[in-house]
Amino acid sequence: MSGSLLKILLIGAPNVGKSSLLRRFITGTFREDYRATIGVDVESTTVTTPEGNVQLAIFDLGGQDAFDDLKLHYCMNAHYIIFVYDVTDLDTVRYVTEAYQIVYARAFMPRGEYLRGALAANKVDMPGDHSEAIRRGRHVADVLSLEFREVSAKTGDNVAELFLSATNEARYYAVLSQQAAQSEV
Ligand SMILES: Nc1nc2c(ncn2[C@@H]2O[C@H](COP(=O)(O)OP(=O)(O)O)[C@@H](O)[C@H]2O)c(=O)[nH]1
Ligand SMILES: [Mg+2]
Repeated sequence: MSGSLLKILLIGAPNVGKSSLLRRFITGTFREDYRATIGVDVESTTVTTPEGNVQLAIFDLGGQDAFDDLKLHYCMNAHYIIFVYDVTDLDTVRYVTEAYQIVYARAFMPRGEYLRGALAANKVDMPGDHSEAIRRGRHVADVLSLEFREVSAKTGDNVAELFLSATNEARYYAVLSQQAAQSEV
């Protein structure tokens, strides 16, 4: 799979920190000022792993609306999805469940494959008690079989781990789909 292009998506309610996580991963920086993502941002980067270099295309599905058909269109052929919520805003957990159901029902997956992804609980650096938000996030992650991670785009906590694990899982999925396609010929 060396030299392959893997497509990873970031999905979550407005303001949860999708763009900030992506910026932290790509550039190692963080900004306090809020700029809404208009439409969809794509960043590409190369990740070096023990198995070789992997090219990533990371789609940040921004916009202020609910999870709509346009965003669904970008989900096609994704190898991995990182759902993001904000531990200081419990409503953002619900967005994840709704978006997951739409993606699962409409954009994925041929041959009964299940949707591979992670749930990132972002902004764990913020003051306050986040135990209820973490409990709910873990529950959603369990139900949807998502890998759960507590992260902070601000401090960088767990951000590299989140994207590197996504890369490994995405590659694994890409290998499986390739094998499935070959065995059909
Ligand atoms: N304290 C803190 N603030 C964050 C974190 N991630 C994002 N933010 C802030 O939350 C706001 C929304 O972030 P943004 O990345 O634009 O969210 P998006 O709409 O999901 O892309 C911005 O003001 C960010 O600076 C974080 O981990 N900790
Ligand atoms: Mg954004």
